[in-house]
Amino acid sequence: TNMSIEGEKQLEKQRQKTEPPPMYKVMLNNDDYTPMDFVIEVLMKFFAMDSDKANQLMLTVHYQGKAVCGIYTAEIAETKVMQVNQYSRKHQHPLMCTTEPAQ
Ligand code: TYC
Repeated sequence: TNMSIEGEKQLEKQRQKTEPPPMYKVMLNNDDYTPMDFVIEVLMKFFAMDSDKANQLMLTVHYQGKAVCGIYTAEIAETKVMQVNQYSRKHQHPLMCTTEPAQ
């Protein structure tokens, strides 16, 4: 109902004054096909990493299976996932980016 929506808005306003928002990890997953150079390019382009940091994180994913690229609020985390997955599909690579709750 309208009243319960207003109630939720009030609660969210109160939360913003007192508590930090929920945070989400943006994860990169390994696969057997995406070229290493493309993964490095993605990390530099969408996560503002320098080439050393991007290389390091790419190798962590390659050897461990996944790694955290960054921790963001819900809206920013969702946007990163969309951008990385769209960009990877556009270049016909299976690279997968996902989110999970940070806590
Ligand atoms: N495993 C890929 C290869 O050997 C490289 C790779 C690294 C792919 C990280 C995805 O998120 C990834 N070409």
